[in-house]
Amino acid sequence: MTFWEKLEKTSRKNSSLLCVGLDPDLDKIPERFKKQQDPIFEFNKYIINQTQDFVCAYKPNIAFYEAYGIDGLKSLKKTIEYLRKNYSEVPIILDAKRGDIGNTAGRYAKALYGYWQADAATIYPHLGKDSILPYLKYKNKCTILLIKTSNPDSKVFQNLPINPSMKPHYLVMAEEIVKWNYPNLGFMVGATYPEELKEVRKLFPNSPILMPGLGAQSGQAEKAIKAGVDAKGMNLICNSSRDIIYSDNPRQKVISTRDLINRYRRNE
Ligand code: OMP
Repeated sequence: MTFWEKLEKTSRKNSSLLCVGLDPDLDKIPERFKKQQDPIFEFNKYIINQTQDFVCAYKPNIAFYEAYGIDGLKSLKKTIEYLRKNYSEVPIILDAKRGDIGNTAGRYAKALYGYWQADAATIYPHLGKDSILPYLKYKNKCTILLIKTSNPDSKVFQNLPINPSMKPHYLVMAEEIVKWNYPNLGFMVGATYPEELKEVRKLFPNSPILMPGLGAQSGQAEKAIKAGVDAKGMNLICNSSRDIIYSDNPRQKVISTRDLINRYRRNE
């Protein structure tokens, strides 16, 4: 199945646009997992089992595994294999935030889509067209380009007006990407910037948009969801990590977050 088929199927089945971020931190996970042989994997397994029937995707961020060296990467591999074996139709977005010259990008693409078996991955487009092409050879996979990040300081460079139009940098970049007319792309805009998200949705009316920033980063849910969904109220992947995985009751939290998103996505 392609990324798009998985996303649509899971999204409809679970009536959900909510993606749970699998970003485990040993300082934050409950004590009972720390006694086990692979605490990160056991914690992820618990979160997955508590949430799998209310999500549209999972997004492990590789930094949270690399931080523990080889052992952390082994926990990530086990987590991906667990998802593949038990919930094979739920898409896995590997948040790796790569970006390098074409020759090196080819190696990153092989790692992300080959070794790690991700359905989608996050990539910075700032190096230009030739740095993106190697990812597009993997036709079943969605390469998600980071257009406008969620952090407060993202405006410093990403909203800088660019000559001659004096439009903000992120928008000039997005308009250039429209001209590439590449298939298999998705886009990322933070929930903390609904106005920017509206602009990006206009440029890419039918593409998946990953929208992190709900929950712990206090993204503006109503405005962001209304700005980000496509004409059918689909194709928006709303990520929340800490707010769900460290909640006292992740199942209850995933249900209430999914329901909140659904309230706003349907233009009621
Ligand atoms: P929480 O803030 O805990 O919900 O986590 C957000 C997740 O989304 C982390 O894995 C971030 O690295 C990621 N993210 C952002 O928060 N902001 C961005 O602009 C881009 C991403 C991302 O690409 O997913």
